[in-house]
Amino acid sequence: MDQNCLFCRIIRGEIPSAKVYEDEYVFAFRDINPQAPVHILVVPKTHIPCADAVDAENSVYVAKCFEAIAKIAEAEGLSNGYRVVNNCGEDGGQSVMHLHFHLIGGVKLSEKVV
Ligand code: DGP
Repeated sequence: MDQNCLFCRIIRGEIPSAKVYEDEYVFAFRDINPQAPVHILVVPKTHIPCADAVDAENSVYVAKCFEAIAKIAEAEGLSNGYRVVNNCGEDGGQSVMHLHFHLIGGVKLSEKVV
């Protein structure tokens, strides 16, 4: 974990968040600036800065994030689908340098990047 990282501080409880899920590997909380009725950030409980930094040592955290996403989506009633987004680096629009997945849904999503 990183002393000054915003999401590490949220995971440690130093900064309050609207937590929706937590296990040994994953912490998930509502985005402060939601882009849809459901907008949850799913983050690994270890400091991986971005997708570029995923490797054989830490990839279990990524797998656990996706296991959590399935559980959270069910709990949030997203049975008709949802979108998972990861922004990586400057060109990808990443603003918080702690790997995270945006779980977005609760409405028919229109804009598609790919
Ligand atoms: P990204 O741009 O992909 O790095 O997404 C960062 C997201 O983090 C952005 O949607 C807003 C959210 N965010 C930033 N600061 C906070 C915070 O203090 N609390 C919560 N809940 N979300 C935050």
